[in-house]
Amino acid sequence: MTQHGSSLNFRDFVADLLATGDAVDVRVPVSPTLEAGAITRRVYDTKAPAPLFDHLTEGNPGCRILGAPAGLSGIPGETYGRLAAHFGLPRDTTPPELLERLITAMDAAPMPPRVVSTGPCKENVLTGDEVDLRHFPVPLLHEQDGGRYFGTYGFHVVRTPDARWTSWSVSRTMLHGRNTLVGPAMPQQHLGMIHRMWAERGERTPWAMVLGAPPAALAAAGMPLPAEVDEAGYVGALVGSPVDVVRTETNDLYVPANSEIVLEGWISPEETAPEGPMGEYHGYAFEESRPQPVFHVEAVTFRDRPVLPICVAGIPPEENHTIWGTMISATSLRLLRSSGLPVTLAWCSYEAATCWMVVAVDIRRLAETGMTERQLADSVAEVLFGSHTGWLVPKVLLVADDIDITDIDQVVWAMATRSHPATGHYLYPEAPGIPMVPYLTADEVRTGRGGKTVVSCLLPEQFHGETRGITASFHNSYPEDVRRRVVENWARYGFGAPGPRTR
Ligand SMILES: Cc1cc2nc3c(=O)[nH]c(=O)nc-3n(C[C@H](O)[C@H](O)[C@H](O)COP(=O)(O)O)c2cc1C
Ligand SMILES: [Mn+2]
Repeated sequence: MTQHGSSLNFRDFVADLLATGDAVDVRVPVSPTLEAGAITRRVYDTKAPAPLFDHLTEGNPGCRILGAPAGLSGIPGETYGRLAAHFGLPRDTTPPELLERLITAMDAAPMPPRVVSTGPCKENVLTGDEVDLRHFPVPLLHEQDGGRYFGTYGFHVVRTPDARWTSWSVSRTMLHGRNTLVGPAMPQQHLGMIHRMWAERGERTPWAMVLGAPPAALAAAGMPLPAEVDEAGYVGALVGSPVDVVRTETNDLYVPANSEIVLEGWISPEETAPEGPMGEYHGYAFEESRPQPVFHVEAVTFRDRPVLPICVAGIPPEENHTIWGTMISATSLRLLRSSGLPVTLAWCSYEAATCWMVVAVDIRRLAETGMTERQLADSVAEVLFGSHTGWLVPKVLLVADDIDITDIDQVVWAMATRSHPATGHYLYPEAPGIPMVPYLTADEVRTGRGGKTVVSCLLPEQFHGETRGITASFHNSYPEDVRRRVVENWARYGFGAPGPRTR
């Protein structure tokens, strides 16, 4: 018996999406060479259901692909439904509800995984010379990509040499050879940190990669939890049940027992190979490839008719925005709150491609602190930019909490009408940051510092807890009885069904 439910069983997650009409069983033959990628890109753009490619024209028969596993949903009232399903939450869960849930689990005691003797991921076991990754339908996702990507929605499993800390983390892997992959392991990310510990001893890093993992585990592996925190224990606390894990065949690591595909092997201490380019989270595909570590695969285990999930990175919204951005929002919000700053919510607008985070400020509490705008900006920068989560966030926008920061229209309006061009921009040239941000200078990329800003969209009087004037809107500009009459009579006026939202 394996554990069930959409948060802890990827196969159940897919079945639930199909049952709710938020996935489509694509039975016509589809090529993993660009066609599956193109369909998935269009699915993101149109908020169409996730495509389950049943019949791929390359790779062993029976292998399947799920595109857009956390794309936004076009089902009314369920925009974040596919994301919420990763955590077993109702499909109408709102972003603030989800963030509170993620934060509560960070404050709870970890629930370590439970070791079981076997599981569905052992239905097929290939070792040694039997391993040939090219037998899977490894997709070419964009025409400009430097290769086929096996791992775009899976996580790496590595453990420190002293076995104190096991890290699960999402980072892409490109097919390199029959039994090798190549992909980034940035030194600031936990995969890179642990790989370095082994490499400094001159040893290979024992490694596994999990594809079609329990969705809650995948999301936690894409979450910048602090160093030394096991993502597995966090997942247990988050879903209220330990994750069932099994031992790998070859290297004494543990992987979720019902994963679709598990790759086992090691990372070379010194060997690199060119990786990329690939269409990326910020929305661009650049031309260069870069030398990255090589991952050697010594065993592959997989479920019957395995489903390989893919993220086709690029302009929003895809999983780098809906999963990564949301998880960054949660860790950042908890950090800002626990530092005592008057912050009510933090949200990486999906539309901003995980390149900015909007922070909502409680202006009454702000007034009590007596802070100036510069003091507030500097405090936010100090708390955030030096942290594991804030390293990922180049721009922070501060807005008053009358704005719903999960609504990009309101954020744009606040920025346009409240941010003073002369005084509202605070720069942090010494702050460390992720070097992938497109606008960075060559120097900033080299030093890993700068290009970071806090933009204040707070009006001067909001530092005294006040907002001049009122928002001229449907909600504020009419008495309640008039609003009610208008809503009730909407169809009678000749407008058809009432609009989805009003402000
Ligand atoms: C779909 C997806 C793709 C990602 N791709 C990468 C990647 O290729 N490289 C990377 O360093 N981080 C990538 N991330 C972000 C990391 O998973 C994230 O920063 C996470 O916190 C890393 O784990 P760690 O905090 O344990 O180091 C991706 C996240 C998601 C959700
Ligand atoms: Mn980690």
